[in-house]
Amino acid sequence: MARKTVAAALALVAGAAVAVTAPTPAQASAPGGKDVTAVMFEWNFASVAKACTDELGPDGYGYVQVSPPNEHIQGSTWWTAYQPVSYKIGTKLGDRSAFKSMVDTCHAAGVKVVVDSVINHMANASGTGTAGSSFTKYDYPGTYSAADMDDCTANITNYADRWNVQHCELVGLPDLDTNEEYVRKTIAGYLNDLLSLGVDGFRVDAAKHIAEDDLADIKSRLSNPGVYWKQETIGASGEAVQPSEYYNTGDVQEFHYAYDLKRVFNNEKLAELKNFGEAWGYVPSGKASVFVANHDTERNGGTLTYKDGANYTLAHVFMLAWPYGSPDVHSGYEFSDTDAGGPNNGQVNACYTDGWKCQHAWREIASMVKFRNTAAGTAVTDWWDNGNNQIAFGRGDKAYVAINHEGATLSRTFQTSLPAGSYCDVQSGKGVTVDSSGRFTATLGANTALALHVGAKNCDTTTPPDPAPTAGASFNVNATTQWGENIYVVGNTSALGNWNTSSALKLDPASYPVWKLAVSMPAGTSFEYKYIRKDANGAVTWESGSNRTATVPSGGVITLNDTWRN
Ligand code: AAO
Repeated sequence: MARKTVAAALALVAGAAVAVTAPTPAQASAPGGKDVTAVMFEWNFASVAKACTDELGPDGYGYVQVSPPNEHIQGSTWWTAYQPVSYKIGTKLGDRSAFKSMVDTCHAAGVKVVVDSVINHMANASGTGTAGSSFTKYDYPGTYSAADMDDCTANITNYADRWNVQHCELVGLPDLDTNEEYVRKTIAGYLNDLLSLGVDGFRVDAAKHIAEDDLADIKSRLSNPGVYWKQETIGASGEAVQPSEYYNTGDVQEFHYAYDLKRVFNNEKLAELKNFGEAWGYVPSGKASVFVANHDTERNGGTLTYKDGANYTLAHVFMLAWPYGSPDVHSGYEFSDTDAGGPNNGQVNACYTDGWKCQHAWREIASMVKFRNTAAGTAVTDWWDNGNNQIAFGRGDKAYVAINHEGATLSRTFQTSLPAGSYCDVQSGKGVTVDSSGRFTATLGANTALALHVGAKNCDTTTPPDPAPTAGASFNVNATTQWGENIYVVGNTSALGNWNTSSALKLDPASYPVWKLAVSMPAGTSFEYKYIRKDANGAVTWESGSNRTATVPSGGVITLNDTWRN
């Protein structure tokens, strides 16, 4: 394009030595010890900051990833954030000061900040951006003009053709000419601005549509060239551009990890996971960013989603326990319309309300972050499986996990390499005692896990883990209470007290504000229930609304995720 010709001429005249970008130091995966990222999809910055303080820091997350903070097109869909208008920080998620405040608050909580960075393209639209900038397609005053766009203004049509993939337009999005000095300088300027606000890493959107040399050059211009750099490079056989090209610049997201977890947890046998990782053809572990689901794949069917119940939850338990790659835990919101943006413009008043799923805070998931941190650097030991969907393995002498992905209970004496002593099963919150030969006996309910590590020994060590119901209901209700109050469930079956509040069942506040209780009931039981609150004197308050209803599935336990109705 015009600008490029001038630059070439200048270089010729000046005999300028074109900057030879030495490959930047190989970017290891997120530094070991705290390598789990919570991806707070569509959360506004004030809500992210609160989550860093209340959950992510205390739970041991190393990173939080936020949605694109730069000005983009307006609109209610989530994907407006992937159509940049400028590199000014200002969207419905917050302005520059809200962003900076979030970074500082997360750092104070011990959580580093990764930014979802859209630097391959600009908006396929015209109008006014989220920070008030007027723009038209190919012309973004103050940022880019048509001279900065790439040579191909047609859609990408052929992933087997490198030039097509890296110079044409991804789903019609104006492609930046990242080979051009001005574009490289401008992108680096944006990323350096974020670094100046304290940002610790970048998720590089659509990385495979940017030539690796261009990305390496841009990264070399950063005030911190060793910054955590996670590249979205969907790998597929037969395509011209492969993730392995990007190893010199940083980590790459290994999508096949997530695709295969869906296949194994939905249709195959967990026993197959014994050699999960590079032996399956994945990128080297030290370069791999992994996930169970991301914002695209939970919508396009490529991976498990929050709608997949125990398969989804247990896949996270496995991912966090398994020593491959650096995991992302996607934390999003309920949707039926795959285009719908986050509730309340990203304001999260409380988990499990307004559709916010808060996967990062689910006890089964959050408890595995410290498990992973404690086990960092140790290899898999003591693998056991039943040839089907019951597996268990240790991590050195630091941790041990068992996963029962079958409809029947698993009772067994497990052999570990753990030191003898009392441990807390961080999945159930119950005590487990390991004897001097590293053994313990436990019963795991259908579709549950058990997880021990040397950093968690302080829960009740005298009560053996209750056998979770083989069939019944797992009640989870989000309810805030005053001191001395407790939340109970009561319903129309004998197991639920036959509507007698004095026989109501008290829920467990360990995951407050989510109160939990698993109740055995025969498969096929249809039942009604309601939550009640009891104060210190036993006075009862019923939640409002009509009776809730549910049915115990033939295959096991129904998980009920409810919110108290005032
Ligand atoms: C919106 C509208 C479009 C409109 C556009 C411009 O939806 O209709 O044309 O605006 O006006 C997001 C949304 C898009 C949205 C866009 C902009 O998803 O719908 O477009 O914002 O608002 C490729 C890229 C990959 C990209 C993915 C969506 O390589 O980087 O497409 N993901 C990122 C973000 C994504 C975002 C963008 C990029 C754009 O995560 O949220 O889009 O910033 C194959 C290729 C992949 C290719 C996929 C999908 O993958 O290998 O490279 O991803 O196809 O086209 C199997 C196959 C594998 C296949 C995969 C698909 O695994 O083996 O080959 O399935 O999942």
